[in-house]
Parts: sequence; structure tokens; C-alpha cells
Amino acid sequence: MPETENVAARPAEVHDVDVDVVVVGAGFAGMYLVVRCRAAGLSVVVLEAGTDVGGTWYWNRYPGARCDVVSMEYSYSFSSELEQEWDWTEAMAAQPEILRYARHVADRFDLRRDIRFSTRVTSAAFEESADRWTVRTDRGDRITARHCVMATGCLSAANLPDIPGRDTFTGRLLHTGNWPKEPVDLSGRVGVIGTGSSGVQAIPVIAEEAAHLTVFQRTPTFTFPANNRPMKPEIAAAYKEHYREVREAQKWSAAGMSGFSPSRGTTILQRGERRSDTPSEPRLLAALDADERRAAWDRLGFGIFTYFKDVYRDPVANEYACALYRDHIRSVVADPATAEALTPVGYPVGCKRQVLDTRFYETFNRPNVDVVDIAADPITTITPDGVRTARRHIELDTLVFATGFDAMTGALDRIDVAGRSGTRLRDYWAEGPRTYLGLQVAGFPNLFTVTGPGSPSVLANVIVAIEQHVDWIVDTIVDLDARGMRTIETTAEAEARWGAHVNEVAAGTMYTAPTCASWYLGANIEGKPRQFLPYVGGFARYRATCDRVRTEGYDGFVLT
Ligand code: NA7
Repeated sequence: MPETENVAARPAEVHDVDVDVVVVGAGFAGMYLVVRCRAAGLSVVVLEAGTDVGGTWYWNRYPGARCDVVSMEYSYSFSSELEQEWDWTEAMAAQPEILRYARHVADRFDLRRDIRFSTRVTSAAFEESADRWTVRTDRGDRITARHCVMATGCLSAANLPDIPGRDTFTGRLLHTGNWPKEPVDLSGRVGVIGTGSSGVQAIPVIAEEAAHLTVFQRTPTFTFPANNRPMKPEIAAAYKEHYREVREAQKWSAAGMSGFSPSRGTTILQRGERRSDTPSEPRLLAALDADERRAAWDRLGFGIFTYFKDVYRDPVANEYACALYRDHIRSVVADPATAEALTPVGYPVGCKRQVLDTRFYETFNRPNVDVVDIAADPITTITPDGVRTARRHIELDTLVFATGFDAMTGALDRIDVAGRSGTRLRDYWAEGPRTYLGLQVAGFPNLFTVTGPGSPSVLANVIVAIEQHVDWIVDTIVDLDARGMRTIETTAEAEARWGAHVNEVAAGTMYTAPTCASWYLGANIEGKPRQFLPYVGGFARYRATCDRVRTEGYDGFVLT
């Protein structure tokens, strides 16, 4: 596939320009915004801190980084030609291939001419007298625009815990979400802090290279086998033949996945399984006795988590499933103390983001890998040559923080965003983010957030979520222009109504269980208000709501 890496250095000259739409971020959202704005005849400029496109897939270059959605569906739907010409080599592509895809899209649609790289946005302010946004950058650019779109990503503000002594470490200190472009020597003594998706993906790969790997784990994770495999040509061909039906089914699915069966050539939508996937006799794990539950695991393995319809709804069934899962760990990890340390207890499966892995538990059978349970033996300091816990000192050459992100609000908090009367977004959100549909904030006219808090975003195939938001935003701007309207702004009342609905659909799920602490709830960041951030009511339902809002004259928005 022809694709190039952007080689343009940070532009020398400072530009002041005035455009219709200024976009922050050149990940998959920012790139698609360029496509849509151009097609709509809107002038657009994108500001991007990195040196090239790709967003998440530009920054997260750690070993083992991989998508956990099948790539035939984790890809743009806006161009049939693009769909037909691009070939994925694996079912779930690794980071380098997804980044190549992003670059290919940038080349193919000549996107980079509207993107300024190596340019970090520092502030965005709404000028009420002119109904315009002024965006400033760390290079001194001043961009004015009628509309400002924050395509800043949900998982882009790295969380680097301020552990005492962190900056005294004389070895190499890295964060998975800000991984260097050049190859990193991991052959020495390596430590990894964190066992979320990033840690679980990186640990088996680093273990292959490191002389010794120490995993510092605060909370044992639930992780399911990714079952990734090389792409079979007949599967790719079936997708390409049925791509229009696949995309339609994605749009009207619960989480942006089509349920396409390559052998049958049909999607979940065509098979009419959209609402009737629950059999008339619901399969309940809680209804089985211990022997039956064991037999179910022997038959279905990890399939029990979806086969039984009560696992994610009923705490009793959930705990039964967790118990089977714990037995599984003990059967894979040879050393009983290590197995014990890796075993999740005290919170339900389905509370945190589901992690997928490739030989994660097997890695702990290697002689060069061990785990330190830092809940029992906490890290006290980082020293110049390693990590000190309450009980021991571990010498390290490289320390990897796989400690996640200030999710969904962190990237916006890092920009000084000022709306009407100079109100700061970070102040307005001090008690937790308030949005209408995850698209707009009251007091911030003509400011849009792509996959913002209160939208399905991270709970859906995020490329499908991005396309839906970008389409909605650009269609809305075009519509405003056609009606001669200058601004669109949601109201505090609409925000309150939507926020209540977001909470209502999350209540009673494992996501908000009292024992749950996840980044969905902001629980990974000290001082962040506990609030369930994404919308769990289903992607199709959300899309229908957004469509209805527009057809009913922008209910919940004020147009001037
Ligand atoms: P996650 O899922 O937030 O995982 C971060 C991990 O780091 C997790 O195990 C945390 O333990 C641990 N952590 C965080 N802060 C600390 C401190 N201060 N000390 C020790 N350990 C800590 O981030 P990922 O990057 O793995 O994944 C993010 C998303 O990217 C993922 O869900 C996919 O959507 C892609 P904790 O559980 O908080 O005790």
C-alpha cells in the first residue's frame, strides 16, 4: 500500500488565518472532519501536536499495541474505494498497521494540506461581539473561526502518577501513551506499572525481550483471549462484497459492530437479531448449581460471559462467573502465589473496560517475569536506579508507566477554553462534565466535542462513533448556514435532562457498581469527580436521538 510518513518539520512561520471551522486534533476524527468540511465547501484548519496524523495510533506505539475491534469494522466507511483498496493483514491490526492506514488516508485524500503539525493548542476563546472562536497555539498562531471542533480524543491525556522520586530515575522512563518513535532497548531489567489494556498488551511482548520483567500491579484485571489471527482472504472478500450492509448494520447496532457473518454473508440487522438476541427462555447462570456451572465453563469457556444473559446484570451471576474465571487463572499460572496475586477479587467483571490479551497469564510462567502486588506491598518511592516498595528495592534499567489516561475530559482540561463571559470550561466542569449529547456545552456556542462525555464514544467502535458525530456536526453547520443562523448553543436545561438520562441508563449496570473504580468513572485520577462518563444506552438509540433532535428543529439547542 502506498503511504507516506509526514516529514514536514514544525512550520517555521506563524500563521494568522480565519476559517469556517478550526479543528483541534488530527486523529481519526480530525481527519474525517477535513474530508467532510471540504465536501461541504467549508474552509478548515486542523491543529495537531504530533508530527503526523493518527491520534491514538500515532502516540501509543508501545510493544504489543493493538486494536481490540476487528479491523474490517474499525475503519472508515465514507469511501467505498478506500474500503476496497485497503487490505488488513490481521483480524485485529497492530498499531503500526493502523498508523499506516491513517497515513494512507491522509495521502489518498490529500488531507495534510489543511493540517498544521507540531502545533499544540493552548487556548480557545469565544468572542461574543463577533460570534467567533479565537484559537491560539504554542507557536503563536492565532486562528479565528466560526466554529471550533474539539477532536481531541477520549484517551489522549496521559496519566503519569506523581510517585515520589519519579524524576530522579536515571534509567529510561516511558509512558505507553507517549511512546518514542525510535526503537527502544528493552533488553535489560524492565518494570511495568499497570495492568489495564496497555499493560496487558505490552507485558507478553516486553517479556520476550527483557532480561527480567517486573510487573507492578495495583488491581488484578479480567482479561479475555483476543483470539487474533492473520486475515483470511475469504473473510476480507466477504466483507468487501457486503460492505454497504456491514456499515448500515454498524450504524444501527448496540456498539458499532455489525455482527457480520462472512460465511453467511449477512449482518445482525439482516438476520433480524437486533432486538431478539435474548431467547424466550433466558439463559441464567444464577439458575445453575455448582456442577452445572463448571460444566458450562468446560463447554463454553469465556463464552459464558455472553451466553448467560444475567452475568452483566445480576451481581450473583456475575460473582459465579468471576469464580470460574479465577479457577481458570489457577489452571494456567503454575506458581500458586503468582496466580493468587493475579486473581481479581472484590469488584465485578464488566465494571472496568474489558481487556483482551494474547498469552498474558502464560507470560507469568516465564522464569524472567514476576509480579509485585503493590496493593499489599505499595511503591513508596522511585529511586535513581529502580523502584522501592514497602518491602524491597527492585533495580531497573527501564520503567514503563502503563498507567492510562485522564479519560474523556483530560485533553479538554489541558486547553484553556473560554466561552461566554469568559467562563472557563474546566470551571464549568469542576463538579464533572455537563454536556448535551456529548456534543455541546451550554455557554460555549459553536463549540463541538467529538465523542465527548455523555456520548457512546469509548463504549462503541470509536470510528463509527466518530463518523456519526462528525456527520452530525458538519450537517448542522451546513444547515445553520442555509438558514442564515450564526450560532448554535445548547442550554443548561438540556444538559441537565441529558445528564439525568446518562446516569439513568448506567444505573444498575456493572459499570457503576459500588465496588467499581474505573476510568469510565474518573476513579483513576486523584480528585476527579466520580461520574460515569460515556453513554451506555446503546449506539443505535443514541444515533436515533441525535437524528430526531435535528429533524425536530434542534430540540435542546438555541439557534441565533
Ligand atoms: P487503564 O485501563 O486505565 O489501566 C491503567 C493501569 O495502571 C491500571 O492497572 C491501574 O491500576 C494502573 N495504575 C494507574 N495509576 C496507578 C498508580 N498511581 N499506581 C499504580 N498503578 C496505577 O489504562 P490503559 O492505558 O491500560 O488502557 C486505557 C484504554 O486504552 C483501554 O481501556 C482501551 O480502551 C485502550 P488500577 O486498576 O487503577 O488500580
